[in-house]
Amino acid sequence: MTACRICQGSVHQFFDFGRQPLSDGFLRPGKTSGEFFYRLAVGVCRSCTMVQLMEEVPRERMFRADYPYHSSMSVVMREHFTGTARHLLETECRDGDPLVVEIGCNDGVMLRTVAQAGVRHLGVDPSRDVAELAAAKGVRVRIDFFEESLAREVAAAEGPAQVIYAANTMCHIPYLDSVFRGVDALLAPDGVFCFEDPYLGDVVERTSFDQIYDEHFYLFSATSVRAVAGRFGFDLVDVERLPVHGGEVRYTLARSGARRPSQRVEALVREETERRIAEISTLEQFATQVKRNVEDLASLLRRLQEDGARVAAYGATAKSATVTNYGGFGPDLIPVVYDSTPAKQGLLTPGSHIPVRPLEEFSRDYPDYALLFAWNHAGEIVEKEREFREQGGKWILYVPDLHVL
Ligand code: DWN
Ligand code: SAH
Ligand code: ZN
Repeated sequence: MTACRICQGSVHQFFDFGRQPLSDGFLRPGKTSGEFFYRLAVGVCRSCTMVQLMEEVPRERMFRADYPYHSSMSVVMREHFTGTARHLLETECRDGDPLVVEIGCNDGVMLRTVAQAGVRHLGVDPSRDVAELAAAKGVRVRIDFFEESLAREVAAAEGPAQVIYAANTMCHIPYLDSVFRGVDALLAPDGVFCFEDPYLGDVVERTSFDQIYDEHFYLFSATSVRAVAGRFGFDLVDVERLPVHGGEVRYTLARSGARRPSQRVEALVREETERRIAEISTLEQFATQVKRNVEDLASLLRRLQEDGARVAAYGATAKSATVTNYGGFGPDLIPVVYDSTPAKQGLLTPGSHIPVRPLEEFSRDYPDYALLFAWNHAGEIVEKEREFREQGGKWILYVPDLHVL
């Protein structure tokens, strides 16, 4: 039995995706031997309701110099983070000489706006190549993992932070105890710790099972975040549901008693209880639906192959590693995946070894069907690639269930 990473309670496993590679472990053609695998299984803590992976992948394997995900590839995400930065500047940074610290700043998609406003800031990210892209945008960045020791060092050198922010990063960090102690050491008495991540409520409702992979160690809810915050002397004072990445929640935390929690916190916790999103029966139903979605996708791909249709995938996402490796989909069913990220092009997808090609080649020679691995960017991509459909192409989506557009 596995103990909860947060409270040591017992964790009930509700899905096992089997042997999986690093979701962002793209490989050089001809260099596929010795690939790293681990067991991807997910469970829920019976005590604190935190949904978490049963096995932890060492952080240095995932977040390394050549980590290939660049946050700025999506126009919608760039706009989202520009808006986020402006909002934080307006609401939290009006007085004095505030410091904004971002955990997991990646290529500077959020902090570039803070830098442009001339506000003191520091991005912390262990992945060198993306951190260097941030630095090239004028962002001050430290290439390292955020944890207690680093936070103490930053606090000593720069003084307290008015805002500590993280997007799609807190759920990547199993050792939240160290992060919270670090936030405690670094945050100003009236400061906010604000983070946004995929929301368990949306994952369960939409069967967006591919949000589960090595980097996403936790799947948060207002209930579980409020509980973990409380253990470390913080209150959950606000929640906001966000449409990005298929449904996320932004959690705002403050030191206990420093701010009055908004009504929205209680309302979302109540909704989660009523919807039973972290109950074993609900998660078992989710598991049944996941199997159905993947079986449906497998049948469709096999049928299209028999019919001689040309199939390709769009978006070499980290998420899609879960789909291809659980479904057993390789280059025989999906001969190519197109992606706009230079750092992924020319490589093979992890585990499934599907060649990644530049987007330009997609429009040069449309397939009959494009499997949209970047389904969370469907609005942006379907609009940008409208010519594909005009020429008779069809999109395949597997979230919330299998459908063809
Ligand atoms: O949490 C995480 C999120 C924020 O980013 C990380 N653990 C890793 C990563 O996950 P992902 O790879 O599943 O994220 P995305 O944003 O769904 O990836 C989209 C992929 O599609 C990128 O490789 C870029 C590519 N893309 C494209 O080829 N054309 C994206 C857009 C918008 C496009 O138009
Ligand atoms: N904030 C960006 C990036 C998300 S990808 C966005 O929302 O698009 C997750 C990022 O977290 C990666 O760049 C990774 O290198 C970084 N990361 C992982 N563990 C970290 C840690 N302990 N401290 C700081 N950054 C971390
Ligand atoms: Zn627990």
